[in-house]
This record gives sequence, C-alpha cells and structure tokens, in this order.
Amino acid sequence: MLTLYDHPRSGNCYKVRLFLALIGKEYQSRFVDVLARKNQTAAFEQVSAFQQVPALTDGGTAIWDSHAILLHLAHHYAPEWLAPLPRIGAMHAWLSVSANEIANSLQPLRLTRVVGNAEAAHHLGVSEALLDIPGMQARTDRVLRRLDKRLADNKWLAGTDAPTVADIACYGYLALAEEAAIDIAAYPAIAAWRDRIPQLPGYVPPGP
Ligand SMILES: N[C@@H](CCC(=O)N[C@@H](CS)C(=O)NCC(=O)O)C(=O)O
Repeated sequence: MLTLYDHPRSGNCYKVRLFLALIGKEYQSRFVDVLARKNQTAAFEQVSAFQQVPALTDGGTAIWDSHAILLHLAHHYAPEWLAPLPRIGAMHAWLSVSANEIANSLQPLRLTRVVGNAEAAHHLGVSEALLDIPGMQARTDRVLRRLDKRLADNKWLAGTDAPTVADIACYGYLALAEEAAIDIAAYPAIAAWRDRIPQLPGYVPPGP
C-alpha cells in the first residue's frame, strides 16, 4: 500500500494527489501539519530528508519531492504518463520549470497571500524584512509568459499528444494561481490548458 504524507493546502501535495487519482492508484493519506511545524521530527526525516511534504512510501521505499514522486509513480504504475524518447528532454525541462522557476515565484507568492508575510518568511527560511514580494511577482510574470508561449504552440508541455507528468507538475500551482491574486485570463494559452486538465478521467480539484 502507498502512503502519502500530505497537507491539504499544499500545491506540491496536490500534484501527487491529482496524479494518484488520474492513474487510479489507491493510497492512504497521512496528514502532516507543516503549518504547526509537526514535520520537524526525526521520525519524519527518515521519510523525507528535508522534512517536507509531499513524501510517499511505497512498500519499503520512501520518496520525497513532488517531482521525484510523480516520476516514481509513472515509472512503476503508469508509463503512459512519460513522454516517448524523442520528447523525454522536453518533459524533464518542464519538470525542472516546476521545481525551480515556479517553486521560486508563484509558490512563495501564493504562500504570502495564504498564510501572511510573517508565516511565509518563516517557511521560506528568511526574515520578514528580506521577503522580496516584488521579485516573486516579477519572476511569476516571467514564468507565466514563458509557459503561455509554450502552450500557444503545444497542447501539452512536453510537445506530446497526451499529457505527461510535466503537465501535472506545472498544474499544481497554476491551479491555485487565483490564491496568489494572478489573473490567468491574461494568459490565454495557459487558461485553455488549465481548462483541459479537469476533463481528464479521474481528475480531482485542489483543496481539502
Ligand atoms: N521540492 C519539494 C518542495 C516541497 C515543499 O516546499 N513542501 C512544503 C509544503 S508545499 C513544506 O513541506 N514546507 C514545510 C517546511 O519546509 O518546513 C517538492 O516539490 O515536493
């Protein structure tokens, strides 16, 4: 049985919950209250090296990081969600955009709006005075422009006929863009892609 260490408000956890639903894989959920710092234990560090959610145990194997978990699940249970070899580089590039560009822009911007600046600063490991909200906003605009350009010419991010794990990774926080006060209507290709994902069989919306 798979066990997902989960938090209902986390976009990173949502990527995994969504993917498990899309591939029809059963799992048990274990709530980790990261906002109450309940993740900061030696026991949880055995499962997740940075004490972060999401983490997954699959039999005797523990995997942490949403991207690593998506790849683990696709390789083991749903290889149709991996791009074919000619597109594998594109799939990994857009997984990287999720893990770097989105994780350093839209993700923290949303966090400031959802939990407030003081709490967000704590989770980001900086003092509140050093919280660079205009920088997050500028980086968010930049990544959204790039994503919109890519999706204007490609139905799915890896340039494939079917969605891959890269779409699920990037969708995690794009699904929550309004919580960061982002108007996705300004990015028509992202808006159209975002409307395609809920049409996939098994889709579950974000949130508790
Ligand atoms: N690279 C990781 C980042 C995970 C992450 O940022 N998790 C946040 C919740 S969304 C967390 O556990 N924060 C609590 C903490 O860092 O103490 C991933 O993609 O899963």
